[in-house]
Amino acid sequence: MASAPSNTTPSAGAPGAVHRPDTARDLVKILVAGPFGVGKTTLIDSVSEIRPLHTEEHLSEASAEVDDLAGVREKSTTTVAIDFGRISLPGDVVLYLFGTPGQERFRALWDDIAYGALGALVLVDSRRLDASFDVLGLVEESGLPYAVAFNAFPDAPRHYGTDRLRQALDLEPGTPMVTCDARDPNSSIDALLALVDHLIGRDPVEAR
Ligand SMILES: Nc1nc2c(ncn2[C@@H]2O[C@H](COP(=O)(O)OP(=O)(O)O)[C@@H](O)[C@H]2O)c(=O)[nH]1
Ligand SMILES: [Mg+2]
Repeated sequence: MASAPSNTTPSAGAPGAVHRPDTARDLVKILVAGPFGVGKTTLIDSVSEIRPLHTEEHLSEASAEVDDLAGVREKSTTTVAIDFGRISLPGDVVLYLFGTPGQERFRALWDDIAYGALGALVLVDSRRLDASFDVLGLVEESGLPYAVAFNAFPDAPRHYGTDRLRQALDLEPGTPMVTCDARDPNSSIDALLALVDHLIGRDPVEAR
């Protein structure tokens, strides 16, 4: 888990929890979205300065029929609701991270969880690009600006260039693409910063 920034006070509450910095000016809701097994929980765990909240349940046989297990090893739980974490960034920006499944069947949950979000970091596993089509569709439909983070799985194909990935996912030329190891806090923070830079760089009329 990321260490607490120095201008925060350790909380007497849950282990690892810290108070939000008094100087925090911008509180921003961000979705961390992606298909099952792509690393949403891992990313939020790696960066959150508060103890992350998770709603997970064991992958049931019924769920296994619809949750694509191809290419996902050693995964016995699936997120059915949300992960929640918080990270303070330089510049007194505090991100509230909501990890959310991107499957089409969670559309109703998606609409509620996306409410008030300023942007989304969409995690993509380049071993199974098609697993991300649903979530990309939902993000685009909701009009949320987003960045795409390709999680660095060891057996990910190396032959895809950026252009080919952009084309395969049908991304706009301006949509940021980064690679990320969700287990590494610095790498995860870099991915979130790519999204924040994208949000800051947008025309305020476009920003939601
Ligand atoms: N090598 C590698 N493994 C990862 C990465 N992100 C997640 N994992 C592993 O992938 C598995 C699924 O991650 P999880 O966070 O539970 O996926 P979620 O369903 O999207 O929340 C876990 O065993 C993680 O340790 C990554 O960037 N690199
Ligand atoms: Mg999860």
